[in-house]
Amino acid sequence: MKSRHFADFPQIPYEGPGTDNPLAFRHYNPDEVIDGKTMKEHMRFGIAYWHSFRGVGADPFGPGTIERPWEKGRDEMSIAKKRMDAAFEFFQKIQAPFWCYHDRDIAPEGKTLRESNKNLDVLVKHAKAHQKASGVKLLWGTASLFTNPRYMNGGATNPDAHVFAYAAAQVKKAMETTLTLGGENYVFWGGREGYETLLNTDMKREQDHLAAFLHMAVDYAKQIGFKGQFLIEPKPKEPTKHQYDFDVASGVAFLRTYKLDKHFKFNIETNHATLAGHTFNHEIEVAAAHNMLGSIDANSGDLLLGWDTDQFNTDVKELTLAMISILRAGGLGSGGFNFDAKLRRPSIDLADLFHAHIGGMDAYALAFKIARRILAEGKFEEIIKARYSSFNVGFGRQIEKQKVGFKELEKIAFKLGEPTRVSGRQEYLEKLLNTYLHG
Ligand code: XUL
Ligand code: CO
Repeated sequence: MKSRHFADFPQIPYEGPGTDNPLAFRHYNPDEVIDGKTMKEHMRFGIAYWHSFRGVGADPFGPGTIERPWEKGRDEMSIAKKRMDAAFEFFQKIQAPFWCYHDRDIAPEGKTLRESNKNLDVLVKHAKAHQKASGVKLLWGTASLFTNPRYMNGGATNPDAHVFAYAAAQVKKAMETTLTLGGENYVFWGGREGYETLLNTDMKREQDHLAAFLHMAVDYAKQIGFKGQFLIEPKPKEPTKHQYDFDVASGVAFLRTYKLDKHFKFNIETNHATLAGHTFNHEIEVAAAHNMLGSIDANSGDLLLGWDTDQFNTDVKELTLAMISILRAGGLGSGGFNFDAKLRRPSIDLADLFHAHIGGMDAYALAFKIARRILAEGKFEEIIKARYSSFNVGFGRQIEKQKVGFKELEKIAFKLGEPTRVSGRQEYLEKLLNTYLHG
């Protein structure tokens, strides 16, 4: 079980902002206590198995570029075990308290569903032993209902009931394995739950099926005693053209329509937000407004490329704005920051895996600290509060209490005449934000 693939690398220490050691944290100090909780507990960083241990740098124009020493051998199952040994060695070296997986990331799909389940059982047992030995925990599990060709028309929204049943069986098993591994959440990302053309699609029927599927998952969680949080991960497109969980707002509408909202929160991914034409913190605010902020898939996109590039995020400004929204919402609860991010195709060294995660963890930790300072000083909050203060008294208060209607307001408008215009002060606020980011 022990592996030494990362023997050339130390466990990444915290050395502070002054260090010039590239293999050290400058801002993420796992043991630092803030408000009675360690940074490790605040950030709840997770490593995405699929990118960091299954990603090979392939793209639609060419095969993988990344070769890992543990991928050698003929027997898929023993490679899967060696790969997992390496993964847990890395989780500990990078000081990540959590990991996340899809069923098919950790165990090869067999010739039959029974064989796939058997393979999964072997690797889940292996993972459980690793979790016990290392203390690394499972942030969330999920099922891949998008890789295998049988899911070319979706899983829960497939027009073929047989595929729906297969998908149900796969999610049933993935929920069981997530329970076995003590997963704190379970994620539904509907990559192929959507459609390409209405010429062959009954959209309403597909959405009804998706809702039925999610109700079955809720029922099954009760049956097996899975108490983790269910999370929907919205994404507008890719691979499907129109995905049913387009963004958080459409997710809220879907969950409410089908009376599922009590059971779900959102796993918000930065690159999915920008693909939907939103900012990362917009999506967080929408989820928070509905008390449905669950977890974060930590990455960023490239606005010039327009597809899901899943890069490690080092944009402290974007992350600070996100952290302000997260902290205002009271944090992520059972969620965390899962690095759903991959190395660039030419980043082929083991060292790149460390630099990517160190850079990411430091950026989120720094943003967390800056956001806390911003909220503690309360300058933005004060301005926002003042901006709405006319709703605290008089007819403004009556509007919020829904005690007045158009007739009463017409009288007021006649009486008061033209409103005085008040500046939104955006440029001042952007300048103010920079003083926190850059002094
Ligand atoms: C794909 C994506 C997934 C989900 C889990 O864009 O983000 O990896 O996070 O299925
Ligand atoms: Co994701």
